[in-house]
Amino acid sequence: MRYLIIWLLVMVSADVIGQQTNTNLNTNWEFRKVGDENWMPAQVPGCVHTDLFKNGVIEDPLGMEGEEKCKWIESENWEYRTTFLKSSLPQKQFYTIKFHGLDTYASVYLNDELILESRNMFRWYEVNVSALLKEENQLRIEFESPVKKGIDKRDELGYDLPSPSDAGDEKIASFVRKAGYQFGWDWGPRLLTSGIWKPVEIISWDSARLQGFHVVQDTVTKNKMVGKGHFRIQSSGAKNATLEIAIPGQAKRDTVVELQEGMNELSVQISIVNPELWWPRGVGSQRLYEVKGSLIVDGDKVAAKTRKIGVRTIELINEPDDIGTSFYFKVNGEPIFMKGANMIPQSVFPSSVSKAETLKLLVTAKKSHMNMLRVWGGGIYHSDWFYNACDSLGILIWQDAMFACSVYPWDDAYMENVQAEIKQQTQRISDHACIATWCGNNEVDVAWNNWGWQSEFKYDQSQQDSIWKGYQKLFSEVVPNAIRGVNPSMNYVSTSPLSNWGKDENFNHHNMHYWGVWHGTDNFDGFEKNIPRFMSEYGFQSFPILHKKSTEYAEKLLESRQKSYKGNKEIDRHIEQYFPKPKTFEDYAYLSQLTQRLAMKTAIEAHRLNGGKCMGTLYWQLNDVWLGPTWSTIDASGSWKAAHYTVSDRYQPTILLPRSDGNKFELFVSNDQLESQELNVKMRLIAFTGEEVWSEKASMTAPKSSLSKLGEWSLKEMMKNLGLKKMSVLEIQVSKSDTVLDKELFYFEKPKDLFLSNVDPEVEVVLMGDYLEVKISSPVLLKDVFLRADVECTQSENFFDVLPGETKVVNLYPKRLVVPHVKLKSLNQTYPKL
Ligand code: BMA
Repeated sequence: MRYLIIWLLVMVSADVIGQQTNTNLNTNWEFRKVGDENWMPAQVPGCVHTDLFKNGVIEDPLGMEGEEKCKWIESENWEYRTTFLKSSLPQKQFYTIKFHGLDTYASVYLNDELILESRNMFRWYEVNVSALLKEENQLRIEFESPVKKGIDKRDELGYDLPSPSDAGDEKIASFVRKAGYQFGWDWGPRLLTSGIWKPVEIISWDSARLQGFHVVQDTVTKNKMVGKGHFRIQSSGAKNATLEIAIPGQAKRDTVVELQEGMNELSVQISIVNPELWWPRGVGSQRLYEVKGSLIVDGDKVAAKTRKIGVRTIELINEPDDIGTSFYFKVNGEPIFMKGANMIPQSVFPSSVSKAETLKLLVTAKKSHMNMLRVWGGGIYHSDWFYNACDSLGILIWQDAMFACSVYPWDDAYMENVQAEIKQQTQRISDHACIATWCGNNEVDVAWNNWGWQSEFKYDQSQQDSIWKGYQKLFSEVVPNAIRGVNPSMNYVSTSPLSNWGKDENFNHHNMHYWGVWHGTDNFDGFEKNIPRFMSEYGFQSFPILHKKSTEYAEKLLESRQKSYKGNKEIDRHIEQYFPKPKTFEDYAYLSQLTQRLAMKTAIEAHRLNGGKCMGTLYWQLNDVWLGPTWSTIDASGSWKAAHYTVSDRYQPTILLPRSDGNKFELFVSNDQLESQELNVKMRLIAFTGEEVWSEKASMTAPKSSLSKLGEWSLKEMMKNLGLKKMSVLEIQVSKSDTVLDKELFYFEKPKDLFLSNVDPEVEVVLMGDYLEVKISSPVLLKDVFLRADVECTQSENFFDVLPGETKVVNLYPKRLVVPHVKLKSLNQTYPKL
């Protein structure tokens, strides 16, 4: 026993000697406004707004008028401090503090000595503090107002740079390397915060430490993936070390290297024999391999880092073809049609987004059959857990660098700052299987060339030249070189869109943001007439689900939150085209959602009907930062708007695409899968009173990745043969063996011309243990039924139609064990009561 204890002690101390240890410094923080006397408790990671709210200094920034009441915060300077004992850290030779994210102009003092001045929210910073540590240490960080610093930078240049979304009095957003949307955007508030938005840690180490490790795949064949493991190692002096690569199921590989004093960037070969490929969801599984890179010095394993990689190739095919210029993604050699959305940050205060909240949204995206999300350039680079989840869920990421709708500075210091940011972010995220491409910016190119900034800002020729030269340097040199310096085969496009929606010919080239609907004056058929090669943005606004708050409160709140320069004009104009005039705010909010749904359905169906020419559809926007009228399909409370049910339906792998131009009816089937499908189709024409008027059955083969036309019918002939004055509703179902793949109800008229009867449906609510069954039936067709419970619930379906004679069963799963009161609304109720 004595021997055993001695042996154990030796083991422990041997382990501790060389090892690098990370200790978090996220506790005991306090903060105050610079100049104030009292310190208040603070949370790290966090930010000034959430800390002020927790301390009762301000009301909820997202409450009524919160944005206005919080405005003063952005002009103040703030300071944070904490203390720690050296004896609480492992006894080592060296200590390095790592700040994972400081927002944004931070001066960091350790024991009153300035150790760091940071100026970029998107970078991490490290400082070797070994010589400064005492037994009792104080770490203090001063944050200067981003507005004041932005003004200083602007004054240095001597003129304004456009930042149209900046809702401040001085438009300085583009001078500050900080998330663009926090300055204000057309779907969210201006809440310009400061603070320690990511963790702080201290790394204790002896002779060498592993700062980072990532993987690059060079070649992938059926038999082998060959790539490199890149190590970043800081060493206290020249010495030999061993770099070990371990991948379960593969032979271990050790490489002896010579370290120099300082930072060493070293690569070793890695390979995976007979790899199982990673695929995006819907077309294959998501096999991930753990690659562990270890640093061994003097026989001690100093540190190890693990990366999970998926073996796959992703090519972006953007080249001249018969139509114009293609734009599509090939994964493992297979062209894949991309279905997804643009994602904005999940909160105005990104430090407060939990892993669970991110996972919830991504799982929803997966369940909605999305295989790609675009991380939009006016937001943030997401946390590691976001990219990990996308790898496992099979969701590809289009990653914008954080630049949107502005012109950016071009001085050397700015370029260096961006270069460091992009290098760090590429090292952090680019070996994730999910990363399909990087993109330099959102809409900067189209803005500069089409939005009239030259005359609006009265730029002279030399200023215009400087701006455009700066643009080209940033997005054709600095950003792509930083990305490809880390990952040489990474896909990159300089901007999105590469083609602007102004001219018809432009739809034959590259990718497109089509905003003729909403920002232009096009009607929804604009989506059918304007088919791009790849649609990376389009959308339509709606109001959120009205939950518990009173309707008057909701109306006042939501009306004050319309941030689009168009106001509600487009919502009104399109509601009018399709629906009866809303009489109450509640009806208006509901109809805005049905209208948005129609926009999304029209667009997605048009894109899938033109699959081949068009190879992707990413609508604007998946999520929200607050409850307000926006383009989102999931509102800030996480509720699905009507549009989201339809997006989720229209993104299914095999769908029916019924069309009618008033004279004929055509039926298409789109099959996104990489295998052909043997399908059975059933059609029934049903009168609004319930009787079946006509039916037909057919079988077909839908080849892999195809659009097939099943048939065409003349409406005139059909009505003549059946003795009908009007076509009613067609129920169409496609199945494979016994599984129904898609079921559609097709109407031949606009909803407002259906003249639905305003009758009360029969609703029965049955408690089934921990969930409720809601049974709905009606003697006449019920359209667009919206169920709303008075407690938070998830539900199996919403915004559905009930055919006469049918009983619709919807399950409600309340968050708390109570029996909720269920309210029902339908389009029928917006018609006059008979
Ligand atoms: C797109 C986006 C955002 C904006 C949206 C709606 O072009 O890039 O800038 O929120 O339009 O206007």
